[in-house]
Amino acid sequence: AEPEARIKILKDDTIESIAECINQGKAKKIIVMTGAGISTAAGIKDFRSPGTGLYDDLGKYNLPFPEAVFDLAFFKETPSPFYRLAKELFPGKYRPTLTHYLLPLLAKKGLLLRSYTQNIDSLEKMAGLPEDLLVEAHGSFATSKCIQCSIVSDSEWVKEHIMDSNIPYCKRCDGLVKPEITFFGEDLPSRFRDMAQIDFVDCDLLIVLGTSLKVEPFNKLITQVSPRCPRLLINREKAGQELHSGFDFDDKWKYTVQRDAWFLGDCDVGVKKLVSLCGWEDELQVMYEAG
Ligand code: CNA
Repeated sequence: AEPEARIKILKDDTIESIAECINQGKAKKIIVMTGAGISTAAGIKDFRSPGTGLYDDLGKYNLPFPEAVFDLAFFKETPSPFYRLAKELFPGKYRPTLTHYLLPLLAKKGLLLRSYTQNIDSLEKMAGLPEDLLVEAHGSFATSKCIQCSIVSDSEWVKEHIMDSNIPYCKRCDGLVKPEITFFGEDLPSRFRDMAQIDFVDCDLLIVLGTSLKVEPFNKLITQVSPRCPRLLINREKAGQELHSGFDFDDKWKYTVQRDAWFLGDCDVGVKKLVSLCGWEDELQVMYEAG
């Protein structure tokens, strides 16, 4: 049978096409999904970049396998690697990157529906993104709970312990007090499930920044937008192509819908390109420098 005519949502697979979409007023409910790659320029290591990622660097932590640092069973037996890593990642040491300021910029323009992050570094908030526009899908250091009795601990007290390289034990039951960062096998925060269900059907442009899209269920979100919603990936490498309705780098759907665009390179470079095509480059730079 003859293939159906192709439905072209985008002119082509470039950032220019995405900018055109924004400039024509077709993207007013933008969702931005982010990962560790937006924070590497701030000096925070990502997980999987070969040679520079935390997973290659964890030798000094004596782990049986890299992911063990976020494994609840391992943590209960051997908590110190996680607290060492927590000390390294604890918010306060690092500044947001240019890419982080894209979020409050889109918010200011009234174009940001929500930003979903896998990061635990709180740099989105530090860049001035209003909290109601942010979903921290893997939690944050803002709150901590005892893993045994679930009582909430004072976050300043927890921070002091972590920064002094001491393990915080629950004052009530002596259990380990853990910042509410989502470990493997743990449920994501309820805010993630509640918001994603509503937001993704509404989204009219999806921008994915600095993530390998390897972690479930976060990676699946890229498939939750409507089949005609344009999607842009800015990342050093291709990602998310193996997901069902993932990014269409190979033009598999040649005869159906064309709606994916990508920029393979640094987030800050791609974001700069996008905002300059929208005429916002100076505004972003001012926000970045003032931050
Ligand atoms: P990942 O699996 O390490 O992937 C990072 C991706 O970003 C890779 O594809 C890299 O090629 C790419 N990348 C790295 N630097 C840049 C850059 N400057 N510009 C463009 N692309 C770049 O990390 P994910 O976020 O995909 O994995 C999810 C984990 C990582 C989450 O659970 C996070 O909690 C966790 N994590 C967070 C932080 C943080 O909060 N900053 C740091 C390290 C890990």
